[in-house]
Amino acid sequence: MAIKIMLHTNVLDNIKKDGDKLREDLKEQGIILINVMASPGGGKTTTLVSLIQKMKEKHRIGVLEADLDSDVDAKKVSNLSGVEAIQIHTDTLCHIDSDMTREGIERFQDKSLDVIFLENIGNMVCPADFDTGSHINICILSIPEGNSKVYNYPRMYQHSDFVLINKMDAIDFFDFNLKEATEFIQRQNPSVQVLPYSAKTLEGVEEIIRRLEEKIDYWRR
Ligand SMILES: Nc1nc2c(ncn2[C@@H]2O[C@H](COP(=O)(O)OP(=O)(O)OP(=O)(O)O)[C@@H](O)[C@H]2O)c(=O)[nH]1
Ligand SMILES: [Mg+2]
Ligand SMILES: [Zn+2]
Repeated sequence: MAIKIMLHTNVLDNIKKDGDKLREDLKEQGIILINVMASPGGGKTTTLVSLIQKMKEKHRIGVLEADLDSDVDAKKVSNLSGVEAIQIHTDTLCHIDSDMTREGIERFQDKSLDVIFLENIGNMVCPADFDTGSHINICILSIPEGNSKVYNYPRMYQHSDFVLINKMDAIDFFDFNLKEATEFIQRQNPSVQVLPYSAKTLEGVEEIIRRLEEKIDYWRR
């Protein structure tokens, strides 16, 4: 089921950067929040569907779908993965902050969720600087975007626990030097995990889930 909410407040005036408070509150409620960032079309929605289909046996999952104006992704995720999805309608705003995340989370009908994925706005710039209250940050970079893209968004890699290199099924058709990209990202952030995969063929998805569950367990301690 997809539920749409509208944020009527002027979010630009309400940005409080209270991510730490939300992180703490969610941890107390037993909820781990996972923020997923990428360029438009990088594969956020497709990745969420493939992860959730495999993870939902073990976790009670919900999805927040941030979208400028449409609910297509919220509907797609809930239809394909079978979990509850809440749309956060951002209108002109190109990122999500923790006030918006908190408001979205309050709308879930299922109050027993233990993992919530947030699909952030398709944007590699300001989502890196706006704390959503998430415990785990994922950045997706896709093969067709090209190898040189890694040099444009260093802050995104600095703020991520995982950089997922998506659309590996298409690597033969694009100039993407995986070794060079991985080394550059790891220089920006030595503790980041860089994992290649394909959300379409599902190659590499099990390994992502294994590493993600290690991080979820870490936050639950
Ligand atoms: N070949 C291939 N295509 C993929 C893969 N993952 C996603 N796609 C395609 O890439 C396009 C964009 O994927 P989405 O999952 O909608 O990307 P998104 O990041 O959610 O896009 P926005 O929400 O619009 O920013 C779709 O046509 C997907 O089918 C992949 O691993 N391989
Ligand atoms: Mg999407
Ligand atoms: Zn923004």
